[in-house]
Amino acid sequence: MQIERERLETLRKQIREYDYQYHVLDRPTISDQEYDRLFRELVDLEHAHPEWASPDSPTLRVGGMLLEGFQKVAHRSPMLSLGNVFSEEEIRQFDTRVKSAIDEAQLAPEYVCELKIDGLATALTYERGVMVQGATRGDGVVGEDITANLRTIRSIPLRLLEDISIEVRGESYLPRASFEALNERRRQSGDALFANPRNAAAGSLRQLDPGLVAQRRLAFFAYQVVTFEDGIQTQSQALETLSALGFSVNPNWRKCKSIDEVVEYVAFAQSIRENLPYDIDGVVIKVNDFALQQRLGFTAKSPRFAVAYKFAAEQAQTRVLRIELNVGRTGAVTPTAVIEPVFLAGTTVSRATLHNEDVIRDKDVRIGDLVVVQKAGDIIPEIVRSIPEARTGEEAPYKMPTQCPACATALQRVDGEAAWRCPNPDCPAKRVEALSHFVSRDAMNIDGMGEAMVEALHDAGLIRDVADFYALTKDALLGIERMGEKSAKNVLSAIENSKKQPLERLLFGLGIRLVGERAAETLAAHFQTMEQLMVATVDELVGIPDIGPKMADSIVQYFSEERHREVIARLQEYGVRMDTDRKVAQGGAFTGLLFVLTGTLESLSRQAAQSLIEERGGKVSSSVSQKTNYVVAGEKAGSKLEKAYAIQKKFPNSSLRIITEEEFLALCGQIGLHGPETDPL
Ligand code: 0OW
Repeated sequence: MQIERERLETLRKQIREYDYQYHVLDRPTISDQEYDRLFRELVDLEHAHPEWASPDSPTLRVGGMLLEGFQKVAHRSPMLSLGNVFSEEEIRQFDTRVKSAIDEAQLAPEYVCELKIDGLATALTYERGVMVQGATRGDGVVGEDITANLRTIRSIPLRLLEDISIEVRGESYLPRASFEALNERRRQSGDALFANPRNAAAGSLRQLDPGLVAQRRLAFFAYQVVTFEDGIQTQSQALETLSALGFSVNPNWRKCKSIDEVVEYVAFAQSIRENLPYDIDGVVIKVNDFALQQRLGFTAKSPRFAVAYKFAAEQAQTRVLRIELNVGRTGAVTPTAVIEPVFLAGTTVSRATLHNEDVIRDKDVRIGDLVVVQKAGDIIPEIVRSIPEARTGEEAPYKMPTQCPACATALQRVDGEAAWRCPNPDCPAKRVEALSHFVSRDAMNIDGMGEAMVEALHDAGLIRDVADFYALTKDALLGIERMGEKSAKNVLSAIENSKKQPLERLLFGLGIRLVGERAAETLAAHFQTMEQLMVATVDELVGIPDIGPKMADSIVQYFSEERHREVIARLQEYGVRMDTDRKVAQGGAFTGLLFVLTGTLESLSRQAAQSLIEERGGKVSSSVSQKTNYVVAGEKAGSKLEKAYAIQKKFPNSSLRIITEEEFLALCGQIGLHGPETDPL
């Protein structure tokens, strides 16, 4: 027994070393066959002794238990976004701001420049050298626990070369070669392709099956040490330390003695960009000295000691062939330009959004026009402007139709809204969008069921409402073109799996007007079952934090309609789950406290702030009263802040406190505050 245990530890150590040499140093020292033999011996030993399982075993690289969902993780310090600069002039302005924060006597500040990897920011926590948690950035304050998925990324060490406890941040990304291979496989199986490596990486890390993630061959570059160990005083030392600990650090970083050298580096990065084996979208410029970083501090949204220089959004010229209208599930009609296919930022695009009728008029886009299209980041391409000087006089100004293209019902435009809407509740286009929403990732997440398949199933008369998904048979699916045996089986098991989704996802999937993802979570946590929610009254609903009167009416209205109750009854018969594990957060630092959020919060969304409050047992109300304990005042706070001042004046010893966003974050234990004068409590 002891011999076996020692053999197992030896194998783990050896295979971790081989992983490091192969995936971090890119210098394999044994043959694949030899590696596979050792790996198989370790797998067999672990199967024989499950009691010897350990989080740092390389066998976790190939996947583990299927996940039900992702737990939330509050970051120990916010993963802030980066301010962007787009020109040399703006880079120099950044340098000027940095210099104004240090007394002139000091030398010019040193910078470190790093390639800006176009992936997903990731936080890794190690305890005594062992990786114990990995999380997404989320909204910067609260992310998702994707530890099992990150363990399959071979360039992320499961055990450090030193047994220290540390938090490290970096970018998870999909190398271009892995991206091409993945899209080729998806082409073969008839699945929708990923638009770019970043989307593919995001889609991969959201998989509930780590085994699938392992097949995607993701990679990771470390770029930040969060818990400052004594010895680390600069970013360059941090990168060297990360390498020494066993992380893969992008080799193209450079210490720059002046902003001129930074400008040179940016030109260098631009020159190597297209030959790199991974996507970058710019350069991250950081003040090298940590003491100076601390002095510069943060705006509420991003660090003052770093900026991202973004390469220019790629643009291209092409011609507008026609303009089509897309009818969304809420009936909103959005015009889309069908353009002559053009290669833009890595993909061929044949459609570009025109947003709404006003935009078409403002940009004077005509059918047949030569136009400039741009893909800034990974949003769908948009038309920047038309090129009037290229006109021949044949171009036809676009006239927005007055009828719905799908059902010919007269379109209506709500006062003050830019969008035209189709009012017909039975509009086939709305139905298809509603069905697509139901299966989408953030709703019931039926993997492999994309818009195209939903449309085909709908047009074949196989589905009319969301309950029909659960009546689909393999024969019915095989009747859909390009549907092979394998993908039909996969789709059916994905549909079957979706029955386990919790109530909040079902509610969101039903598409009840005004009920978004967050509200669905709030409703599910409060009512616990669909049955309870269906009989809720408006008064009951408005008493729940963040459920306003309009949403309450919409919910009661929805469940009062027989056709909706009938669909829900059928969903229940098919065994779709009608309850949730979510609980209204009990206990915690804010139990019994009432918060009001007002103004624009910079470093986190309203929802994120609300989550932080509710997870600590607090409640958020939308109006200030004597019962309010805290008013969190963001930028440009308005009447609620005035009301708070008035209450404080009228009732001097009221418990109402007005706090800034930074004080709120400190209250949540999110960030230390700079200097004694802003002690929040
Ligand atoms: N994408 C990157 C990258 C990088 C952060 C942490 C301290 C200052 C900003 O390659 N090389 N370095 C940083 O440093 N951030 C990066 O990406 C950020 C993460 C979140 C938003 C940006 O993508």
